[in-house]
Amino acid sequence: MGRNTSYIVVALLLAIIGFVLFNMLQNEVPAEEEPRIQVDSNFIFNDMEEITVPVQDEDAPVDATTSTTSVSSGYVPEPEAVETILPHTVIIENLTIPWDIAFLPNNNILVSERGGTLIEFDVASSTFVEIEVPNVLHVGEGGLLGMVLHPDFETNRYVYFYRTTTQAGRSINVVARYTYVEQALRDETIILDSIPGALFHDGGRMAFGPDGYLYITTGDAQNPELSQDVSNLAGKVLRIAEDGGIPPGNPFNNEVYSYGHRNPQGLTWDDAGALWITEHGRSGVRSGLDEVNLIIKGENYGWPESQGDIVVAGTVGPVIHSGPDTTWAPGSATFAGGSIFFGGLRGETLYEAVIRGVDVSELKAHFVSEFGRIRTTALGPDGMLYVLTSNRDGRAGTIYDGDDKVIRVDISSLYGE
Ligand SMILES: [Ca+2]
Repeated sequence: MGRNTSYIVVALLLAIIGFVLFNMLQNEVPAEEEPRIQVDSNFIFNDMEEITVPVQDEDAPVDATTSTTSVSSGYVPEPEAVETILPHTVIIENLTIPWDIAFLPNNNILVSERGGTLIEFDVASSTFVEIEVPNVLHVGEGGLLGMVLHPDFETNRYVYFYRTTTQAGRSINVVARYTYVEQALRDETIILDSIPGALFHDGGRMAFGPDGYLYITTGDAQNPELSQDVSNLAGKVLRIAEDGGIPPGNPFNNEVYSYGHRNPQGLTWDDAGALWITEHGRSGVRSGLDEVNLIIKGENYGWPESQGDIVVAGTVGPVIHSGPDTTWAPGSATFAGGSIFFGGLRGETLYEAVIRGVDVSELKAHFVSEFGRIRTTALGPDGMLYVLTSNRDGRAGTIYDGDDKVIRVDISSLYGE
């Protein structure tokens, strides 16, 4: 073997070793679930590496003596699988990563797909139109995420989107408002920008609160320190006016409403007017400690120092969390009939946290492994719970026939218990 040939062989070996190491490192970059993510290699990410953060010991004691029917604050309820299958109907099929849903006054349904498509679906005739939402960067967990109609949509036709996009070669999230007229998006107004974005932890859920303001969950954009910076929009619950203005009474005179969040993906208000959110806990091989939080204006929810049962002074712990070994990967939150329902992505379950005052008294598990990954839940004007699967996002073990789907679930039998 000549010297030149040897050099080539050594160079090839180094390249192979480098490739293997690179892939091993890639596999150490999980988000909430498995890291099988299609990545656009032309894009520069803010932060490709999963941040190492101080986490509690994986074997931190969890008191297993508490029964599911008596859950105290900050506790780890064991989800109780519900044997009775709720009546349900698949109403939309063959979607691709549906992320949010809204109900139009004409009874049609809007669904946002993460890739950047808005679909208006006529349930009666099973026909639909597709509308492209512009400037969507669909990569990792980013893309076209939350969608919400203005409370006065019938008169002003305002629809809001939370989307990932690029700015100077970096990923950011923005909230854009349009008027939706004759199945077209018009009059784009960016009412909020500069929400840090990343491959993972982009937040993205939006809802109008009982006070008429728009609430928005944002992720830490894989930079936990940002969650503790009240001047930064990452890792927060935000509250803004319908036009993006700062409501009087916001605690830091900016958009921030509460802080110290990792990747909250659901928000809802109970019948007492209290705001609850669901939030993803730590990821990777020690994935777990997903949270249900009761939100108080101006409070610090502790990420990254407070996790699970570890609640650092000055921070607010979760009402319940999933424990160190269980991952729900909650994708939404919907209050209905005295419970907060939320989809579980990794958990592949429709969870139901039964609310008693400021506590969760029980955690029920519906449709366990029945539909695969469940991201979004929403209450329709008909009182039905609409459930969106997410099996085509590259992370599912199984893609079922007709995925992804919108499933209409009759939860009326759960009321009045
Ligand atoms: Ca927390």
